[in-house]
Amino acid sequence: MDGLRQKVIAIAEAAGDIMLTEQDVHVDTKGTKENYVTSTDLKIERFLRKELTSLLPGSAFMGEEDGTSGDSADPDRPMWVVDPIDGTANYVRGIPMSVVSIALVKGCKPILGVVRHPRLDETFSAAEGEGAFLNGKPLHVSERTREHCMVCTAWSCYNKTRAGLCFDVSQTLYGICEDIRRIGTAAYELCLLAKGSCDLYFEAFLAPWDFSAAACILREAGGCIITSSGDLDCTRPSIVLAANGTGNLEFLKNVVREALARHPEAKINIGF
Ligand code: LIP
Repeated sequence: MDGLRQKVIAIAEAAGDIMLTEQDVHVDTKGTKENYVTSTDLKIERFLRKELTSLLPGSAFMGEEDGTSGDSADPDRPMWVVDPIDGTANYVRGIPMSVVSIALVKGCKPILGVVRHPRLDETFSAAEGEGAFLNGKPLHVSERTREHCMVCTAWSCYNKTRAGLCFDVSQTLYGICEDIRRIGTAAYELCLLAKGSCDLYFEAFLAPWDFSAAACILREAGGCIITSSGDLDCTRPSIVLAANGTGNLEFLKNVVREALARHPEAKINIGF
């Protein structure tokens, strides 16, 4: 897989160059006023669809903007799961925190992941069983205990009926852990867990393209990540919990379970 990982890194870096250099960007919204899509998102996704499906003939492709192509229903068929710009709201506002996220998923699990931050010239990558890297250097999660954790999270800006749950979880964690960061790109925040900079992650609802690549990177860096079933499914939207280890994941699961019991309006079912 190392050969494939290097080729995907090159494609991700080319996609990042488009993000950096695109001019006359057209901005639109989809669904809610907070959920942006730009002409750059569309251009990058079409570039990635062409390059990645050519790299792996017969692979399926799931993208945030143009949907799914190929036989995505076959769990044994490799599927690219792509977010052309994760952190689009940041991109639209000129906040330098947006990344390209590319995952290869097979049997609902990520077997390869690349996250490219072009403004910081950072490329996070991993392949199943082969470790996680930042610009070629090995990554490993932190060993911080819960009282010293830095938490990355969000407050469900695309569906604010879940905000009460999110603020409840944040308030509980804020009282126990060191602090909270809301960066606005799930893929990059999960990579910060893999890097050992941050230690816990919670989001009430993410699409597969937001988290699948970083899930591979985080698991290969020794971290853990689950979706609503309590396992990891990279084929459907879900609540996402992640931690620098199993002990802190169990702590986070308990916090989320108790908050969900207080917020039935969030309408989130879990299996953990
Ligand atoms: C974003 C995520 C972010 C989340 C936003 C949005 P997008 O992805 O990365 O963490 O809080 O609601 O889903 O829409 O910028 O690709």
